[in-house]
Amino acid sequence: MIHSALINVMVKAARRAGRNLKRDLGEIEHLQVSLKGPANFVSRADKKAEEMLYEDLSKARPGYGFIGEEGGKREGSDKSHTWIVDPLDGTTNFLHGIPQFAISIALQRDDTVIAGVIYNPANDELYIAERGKGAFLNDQRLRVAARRQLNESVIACGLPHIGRGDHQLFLREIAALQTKVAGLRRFGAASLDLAFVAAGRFDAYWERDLQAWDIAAGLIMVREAGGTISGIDGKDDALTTGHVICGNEVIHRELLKVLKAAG
Ligand code: 2AM
Ligand code: CA
Ligand code: CA
Ligand code: CA
Repeated sequence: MIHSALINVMVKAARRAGRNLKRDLGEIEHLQVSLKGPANFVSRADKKAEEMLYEDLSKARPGYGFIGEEGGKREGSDKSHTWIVDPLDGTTNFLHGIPQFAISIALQRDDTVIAGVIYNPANDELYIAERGKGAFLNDQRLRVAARRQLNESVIACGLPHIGRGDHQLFLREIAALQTKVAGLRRFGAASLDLAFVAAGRFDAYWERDLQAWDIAAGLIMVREAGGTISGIDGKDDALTTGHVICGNEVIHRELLKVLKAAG
């Protein structure tokens, strides 16, 4: 499968940083783990991966801006293009040796995400999407699941983190959903939850209080796989609000209805 030069740049960067992550998986004693807040871990692996990604991406596209979880925002001379990068999404899984984590790279032009790459080095699953060109998992074209009933659907979610978000609201939502769906899952890496929706593995996914680097690459993945993704208000504001819900058009609508009623 032949991808654009842009996608090749993103894939190469993801694979290089991914090799390091794979080597370091679960090696907490060597990784200088520290806390950014309650239950909010960061390690040398996160920081090293971000530096490698910054190096590769800014070398290939000099002048583009760069926003990364660990290094913040670095302005470029080209004000219309910005990389949005999570060097290690699913740090908690990673530090526990759980192979559900990923590198997430998106390119935004003005306010639109035009390309996304999500790479899990633990199982070598590589997700690619480019605006208007579809979404792929290891060269296989992706399509969101076609199920139209919540009671046939497996729905992924994120839990509110300690010290943030509305825990009572989450409990009401789960209480409302548990008798209506085929399964609920909480895997803990937002970029992969979105990629799994794109791949038709999850029928839908919702989570609140995320950051742009958790969502940006997954957003284009879901859209290019034919899915619907929005903020939890139903508007096209997931990237700016950090609240996200997605699925095929029907399940997206049905899930949104249940969440609204629970709120
Ligand atoms: P991270 O591993 O890059 O931090 C899981 O629900 C998602 O939330 C993950 O994508 C994870 O990304 C992020 N996350 C984990 N702990 C968090 C915290 N304490 N605050 C905000 N986001 C967090
Ligand atoms: Ca983090
Ligand atoms: Ca993240
Ligand atoms: Ca991260």
